[in-house]
Amino acid sequence: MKRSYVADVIENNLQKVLVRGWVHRVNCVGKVAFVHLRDRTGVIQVVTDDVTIRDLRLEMSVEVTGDRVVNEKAPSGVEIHADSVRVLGKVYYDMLPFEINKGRIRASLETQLDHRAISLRPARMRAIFRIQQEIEEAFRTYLKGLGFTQIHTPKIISSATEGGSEMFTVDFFGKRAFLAQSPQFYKQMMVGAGFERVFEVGHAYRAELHNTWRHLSEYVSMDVEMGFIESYEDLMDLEEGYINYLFDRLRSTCAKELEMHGVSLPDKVEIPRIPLAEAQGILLEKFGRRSPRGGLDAEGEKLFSEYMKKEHGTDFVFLIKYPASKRPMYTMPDPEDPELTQSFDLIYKGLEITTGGQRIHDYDMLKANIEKFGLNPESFSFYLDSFRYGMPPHGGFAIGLERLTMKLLDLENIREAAFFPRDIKRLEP
Ligand code: AMO
Repeated sequence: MKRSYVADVIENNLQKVLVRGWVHRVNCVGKVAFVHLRDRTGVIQVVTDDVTIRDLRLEMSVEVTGDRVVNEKAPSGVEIHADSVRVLGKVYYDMLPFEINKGRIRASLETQLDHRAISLRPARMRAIFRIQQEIEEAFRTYLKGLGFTQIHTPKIISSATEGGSEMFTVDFFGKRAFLAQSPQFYKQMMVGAGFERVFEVGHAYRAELHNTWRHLSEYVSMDVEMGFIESYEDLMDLEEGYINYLFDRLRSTCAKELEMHGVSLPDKVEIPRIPLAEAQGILLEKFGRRSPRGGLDAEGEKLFSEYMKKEHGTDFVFLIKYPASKRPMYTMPDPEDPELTQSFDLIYKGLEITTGGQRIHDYDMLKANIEKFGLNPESFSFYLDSFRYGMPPHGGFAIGLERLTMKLLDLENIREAAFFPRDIKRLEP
């Protein structure tokens, strides 16, 4: 007999069925046992008077065959009257590390992460990754529709891209190498290589020394780079288009998952573009909060988002024109004020989820800027050399996949949006 999935059994008028899944709950009332069986599509009640059922334990995997019966009193309105229940996978535990059939797991996040193989079993937990998959899929579909080509770039590299010291070193056959912080150089090179428009979804590595709710040592970066732009406004238009495409798509493909997390998405997103200096001014004037030079701190991002929500009804804001001293050496200066750059961050519900901007595309200018940053152009020769052959004006951005997932679902910690998070304290599972 062919396997049916729980959702099909609930929705379709089948008669004899065979289902497989995990024992979600067991209730014995007199001689009758009610077993809730869970598979990847849902939970269904199984009714049996088989006495051996009393030996069933939570989270065993089982196969059930029986008759589909409509019963208003059953949790899903349908139940299975079993002919046979067969154990497929035994359990080996004295006590489960936490209860997983109560909707929410009550254990700490650390304990849940220690037991990732079962902490993701509740449907609500798996919904996070169903939505994350859709975020990624929407990114690909949206960009491919606009003529972008997907690329894959090396994660073992020879030099820093984003500056700073947040690099993991790797012993590469006796030579010192690094794990890529970003595909930055390579995505720019692929614009120049004739693809014009490229994107990548891949891991990025940051040796973050601080353990926060928003930093991972290894995260998924959704990167875009686009040639022949007229200004960095084109990039913000592109990202705004993606967010709208994503929300439309999620509403139709993941309604159930969004509901599990109590999230409703706005119909249309229009994202204000506000110079950083203006945002800093508002924070000082309205909240008496001084910002660090050239940016907002985490609390400032949160306060400013709350202000934008209250005053303009938006969860999103682009902060633009960051000072050149706070952006990497490849960032294009602002023609009106060379102390500033044509760059932006996208803040979503109080957290930066994107950085982007126009890049310097002129060889001489890039070389001079590398020197201005106190760096040696020779260390970047493979990158710099690619600017000798008619590099067009270009720019791009990167979205942190886990950060976007976390904010979209109002999760409290970025680790909830990573299958197997890596941070300063965690290298397992
Ligand atoms: P940036 O360093 O700002 O820019 O990173 C881009 C986006 O990546 C995410 N992100 C992180 N997510 C989780 N944990 C971390 N430790 C972490 N660090 C960064 C954030 C952030 O907005 N090359 C540029 C992008 C570009 O200009 O195209 C870059 O890497 O969501």
